[in-house]
Amino acid sequence: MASTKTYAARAEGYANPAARSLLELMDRKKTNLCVSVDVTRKSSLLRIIDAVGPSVCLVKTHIDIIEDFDEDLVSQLQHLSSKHDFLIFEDRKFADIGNTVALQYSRGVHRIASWSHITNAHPVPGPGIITGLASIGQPLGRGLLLLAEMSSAGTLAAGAYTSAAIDMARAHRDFVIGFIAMKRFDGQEDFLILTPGVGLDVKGDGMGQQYRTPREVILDRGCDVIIVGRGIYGKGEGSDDDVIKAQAERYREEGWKAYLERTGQNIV
Ligand code: S5P
Repeated sequence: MASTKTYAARAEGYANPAARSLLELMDRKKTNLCVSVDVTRKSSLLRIIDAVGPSVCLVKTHIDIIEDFDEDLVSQLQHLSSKHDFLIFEDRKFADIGNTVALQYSRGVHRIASWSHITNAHPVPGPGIITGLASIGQPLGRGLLLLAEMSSAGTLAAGAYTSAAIDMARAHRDFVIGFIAMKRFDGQEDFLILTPGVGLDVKGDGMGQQYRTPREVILDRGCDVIIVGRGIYGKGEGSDDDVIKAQAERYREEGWKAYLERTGQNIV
């Protein structure tokens, strides 16, 4: 059962380099926290990432909301990734035919595949979206997550749609490393479950987002990585660094405690 095995033990089961590196670094750094940084200025993005860096296994970006994006931002992002030992996840949510997503992934101003270890896609177009993204990402050792479920109220990603997403992933295990989902699914294969909609202080945002605690997500639902945005960086372009650092550690501790309990490693 993937949910009771340690991250380190599971790393060995993955041929995909991004999945392997992620699990190894989660174990090494004792964190299952991914911080989602949804700010619009390059300086805010880099400041927040530098502040949360010591607490995270993964930093999630929406690079298309940055108003002053440039090549230097990519270099600095890569520098912070080595400095603090975390991977980068561009939350691009690809959703088109294979040929188009291959271009969106590799070209344009952002050239996502060149710097993002992990990205994600909606399964809605069918398996061609995986073939298209794999043609670019696989030679670079990248990994893909499929959005099997969403955290927002009224999502259509449920039931038969979710089952079809799982089947698509099973057929492409070399490149599809897991899911954005709200719970672990039954099955023989080990997939990574990354879960947004995590907050300790509020239940929603008035725009459909729904929050659960790290404990509910990691312990009760068997997910692997908690994705936390505003719960850590605050509003707008972000709170002060010391507040952000403290919040990141608070979520890291909660997530890690729940993981230790789940895997029977809790120290009394
Ligand atoms: O179902 C989803 C999938 C994703 S990737 N629900 C989500 O909220 N997300 C992303 O997670 C969303 O785009 C945002 O970047 C982050 C949640 O941010 P928060 O501020 O609500 O924690």
